[in-house]
Amino acid sequence: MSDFVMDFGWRVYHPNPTKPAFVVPTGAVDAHCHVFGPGDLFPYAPERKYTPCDASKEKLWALRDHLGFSRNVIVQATCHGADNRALVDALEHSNGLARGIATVKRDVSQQELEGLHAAGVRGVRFNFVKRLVDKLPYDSLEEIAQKIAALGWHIVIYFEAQELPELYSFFTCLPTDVVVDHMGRPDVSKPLDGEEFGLFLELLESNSNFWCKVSCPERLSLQSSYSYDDVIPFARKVVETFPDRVLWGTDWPHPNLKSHTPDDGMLVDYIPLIATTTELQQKLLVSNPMRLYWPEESEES
Ligand code: 0GY
Repeated sequence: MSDFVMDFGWRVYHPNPTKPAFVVPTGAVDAHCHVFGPGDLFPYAPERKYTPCDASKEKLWALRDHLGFSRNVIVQATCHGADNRALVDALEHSNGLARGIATVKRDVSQQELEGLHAAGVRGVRFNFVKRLVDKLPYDSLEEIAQKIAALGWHIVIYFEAQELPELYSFFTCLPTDVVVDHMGRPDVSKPLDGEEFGLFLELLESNSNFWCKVSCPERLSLQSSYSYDDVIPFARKVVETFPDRVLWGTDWPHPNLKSHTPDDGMLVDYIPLIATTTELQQKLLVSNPMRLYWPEESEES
């Protein structure tokens, strides 16, 4: 039994997601998901802002198979801080079918980075969402960026749309490929062609090293239904404008989502609504993530 008690109001992931009607292309990658704990083996970080439910690697593999996916990119979540042991354990038990995005501190050694690389880590995450982390000084992040650039890794950034004007110049100076989580969390009640989303599109347009995860309609939607209709135009715009730099992920087990429990099968059925041709689906789910995370196996590199 773990000593860690999940936060009040936290929802456990869907116990029995539907089988999606949409059949994903062969070799599809779920490019944004997490493993949590189990807390008795891999304790949650003392500085965490929430305590999740345990979400094991075995459950993640089972979901992958149920949804018809082949591979995962596991992203270190803030509840584990910069302790990447649960992530590394999952990668080492994935038979090479998972890659990882870690969180590291500025004093991380070259030896530690090489160990993470050997396990399958290919990037670090910088999180700017205020409810999730205490602010880190830019010079600390810049130091990490320089260290990981040498390994050919990239940086995943997570921020909310209203913060983009302040963060913009820091982001565009980053020396690696940069992957934006969840479309930079747009306020989808604002117009698609308005100033806020316009700045995000400009970030992608002017910086060819920037990629975008068109994930998390369940987080961004302001509707009470499971259809997430209000997010579709935003994701579709990004997929159609930048077809070679988009990724998709389930975000299982959906941390901090209190409004409802997403059905991962229904999330997969959302994909053809935002990537409407087989060519766009192939890029989103296979060619793009393979180029970024498994370049040695990618047909395009
Ligand atoms: C996500 C989103 C969230 C949490 C984290 O690292 C995290 O704790 O990313 C969130 O609360 O919006 O991508 O899982």
